[in-house]
Parts: sequence; C-alpha cells; structure tokens
Amino acid sequence: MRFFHLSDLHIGKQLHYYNLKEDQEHILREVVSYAEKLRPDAVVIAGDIYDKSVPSAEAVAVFDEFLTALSEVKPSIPVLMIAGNHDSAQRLDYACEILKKQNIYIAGNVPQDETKFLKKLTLEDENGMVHFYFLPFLKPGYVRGVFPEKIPESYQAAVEQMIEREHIDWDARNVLISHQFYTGSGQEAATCDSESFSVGGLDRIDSRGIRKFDYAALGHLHGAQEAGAAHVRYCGTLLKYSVSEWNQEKSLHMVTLGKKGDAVQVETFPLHPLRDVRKVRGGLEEILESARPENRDDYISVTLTDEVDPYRPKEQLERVYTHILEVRMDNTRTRQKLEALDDEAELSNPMTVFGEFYVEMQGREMTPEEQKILIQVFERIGKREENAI
Ligand SMILES: [Mn+2]
Repeated sequence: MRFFHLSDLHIGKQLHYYNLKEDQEHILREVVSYAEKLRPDAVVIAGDIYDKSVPSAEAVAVFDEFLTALSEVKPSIPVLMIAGNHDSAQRLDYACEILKKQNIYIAGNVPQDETKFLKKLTLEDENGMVHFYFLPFLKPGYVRGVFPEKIPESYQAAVEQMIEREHIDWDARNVLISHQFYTGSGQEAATCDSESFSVGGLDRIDSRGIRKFDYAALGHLHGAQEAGAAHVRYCGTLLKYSVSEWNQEKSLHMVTLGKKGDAVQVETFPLHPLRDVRKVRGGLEEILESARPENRDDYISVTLTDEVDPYRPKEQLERVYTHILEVRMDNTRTRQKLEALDDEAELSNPMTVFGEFYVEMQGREMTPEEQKILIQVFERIGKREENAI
C-alpha cells in the first residue's frame, strides 16, 4: 500500500502581504502530476487545509481545483483528510457525505458524544486490510461530550483516551491521521515562524501513545521530521511559509506499507516552487551585482551590512528583485542600538518607557501636548484596572 502524506496546505495564506495563490496552485499541480506518475493508493492530508477558519472564495476555488484534478486521475485515488487547528471543523465537514461518493473522506469534527467514534476508512491490498483512523485536531475541551464523567486533563490524555476507546485491532495494519504537536520522549521538535502553538507548551504530546500505529501521518509542524520514531512523522508544508524556513528542503512524501511488522518506507520527491524563499546578505552594491535573473521573482529577505545606510535601498533592490519580503540593516550602528536597548530594558515608570520608545520611533521627544494625552491614557487604564479588581 502506497500513499501520499501531505499536510498544512494553508491554502489562502499570505507571505508578508504577498498573495500565494499562484504559488499554491503551481505546487498542487505538481502534486497532481506526481499522482499521475506514481499512482498512489491514497492521498492523505493531515490537517490545515486552509489558512483561515473562514477561507476566502478564492482559497476554496484553489482547493476545489486540486481535488477535481486529482479525481481525474484514473483509477480513482481516495483522498483522506482531517481538520487542523486552522480549519473550521464544521465548514470542512460540509457536504462530506456527498463527497464520499467521489472517494473523498473528510473528518472535520471530533466525535461529539459517547456513541460516536473516530471516522475510519479501510483500504485493501495484496497484504490485507489497512485501517486509516481520522483524528481531527482537538483540545481537551472538544471531547467533553465523549467523556462526560471526566474531561481529559491534558492534550496528551485527550488523544490517548480517544484512541483507547476505539479498541483497535493491533494485529491488523493501522494508520493514524492526526494534527497535534507531538514530540519524541524528551526530544525538542524543530519549529518555525509560520506555525502557531499554545503558550507554555500545554499542547505538546509525547508520541508514545501513537507509536503502536504502523504509521502516523502527522500535520501541524511545518518542517518535515520524525516525532520519536521513523514511522511517526510530519511531512511538513509543500511551500516555505516563513523566512525561517528558507533553508528547509520541502518535498512530497510517499509512504509504503508492506506486510504487518515490515519497516515502513518513506520516499521523498523534490518539489519545484514557482518562487523560492531566499535570504541574501551583504552590501547593497554587492547584492545588486550578484542578483541572478533566475532568482528575480523569488521571495527575498534582504539584510544589508553597509556601514553607511544606503539611499532608498528598497527602491534600488526592486530593480533586481520583484518580491521583496523585508529589508533589514545589520551594521555597527544597528548592533549598538540593540545592545543599548538590551541594557535599558529595566521597567521604570510607563511614561518614561513610552517616552523612550517614542524617541526611538519618531526621532524626537514628545511635545507637552502629546505628553498630556498620554497621561490621560494611563489614568484611564489605571481606573479600568481598579474596576476590574
Ligand atoms: Mn499548520
């Protein structure tokens, strides 16, 4: 049994105000052409289909086009998907009964009461059956209806209890599709700037509880990685969704399940984005000269190291690059400024702190008029806090 493992499509996402529609269409078309060539038995999408819980009409059209193109590959390939934390469970579930007839299987919501269980799809190959379990993104509170006596106390408990009540036959081959923050016992996960997590790490789950599956197709982390075992994996995004990912290699993952107990094989296939995300660093002249025409349309993060701030650097850079994400300065002056800010980071009274911030931003002191306004603002905040107590 061979299947594509995808996740975190984040359709509709923007990168620093650039609309990624063309980039996403392009990369999804590449996935379809891989499907035509490799003929997987299924395509699994482990959550975060859309970037927003209320996706734009444009985003929905992009995904629709992808599903339609996939459905034209014959013989038909089942598509299995779950909701991630960015998706609206209800919206994703819309029309899911009708879509089953099109070989598209969706789980948006987690089971809502004691009588309901995880969605499960069984596919068959020469080695027997493979059961795919759909576990949409959940927080402990989402499953209160399933455990009315006692709501699970943590993300970890919620996931483990949800799996336990399925009474899975571990002698059969089982695949989990899940969108949570799993880590290998005691290991640090590689995270990047395009993900969102809960503060304090409450959402972290030790992957021990899901290692019994023959494969866990995970979504949530945007960099491809294992979570504690080779068969418990994040495939990562198809595209780089933040500058922090510039160095990552994004690829299409195809999983091959052999007989029960055989080691799972994961092959990766290169992806060719319409525009890459790249970082360039150096003096302005140097960057302008070394820009290559084939990189012209890439998404570029520029760090200028000139000791003398160049004149209108962005305008000059726009002559060689069409999609500039940001232009930063890194020279003696900016470094000293940062050090000075670090030193001064003690919290004196809010008026002084804001005053310093104002000078930093505006390059001048506040006028007496402006100070008055600020004093009024602080007074009002003070009153509100008193009321709140
Ligand atoms: Mn995501």
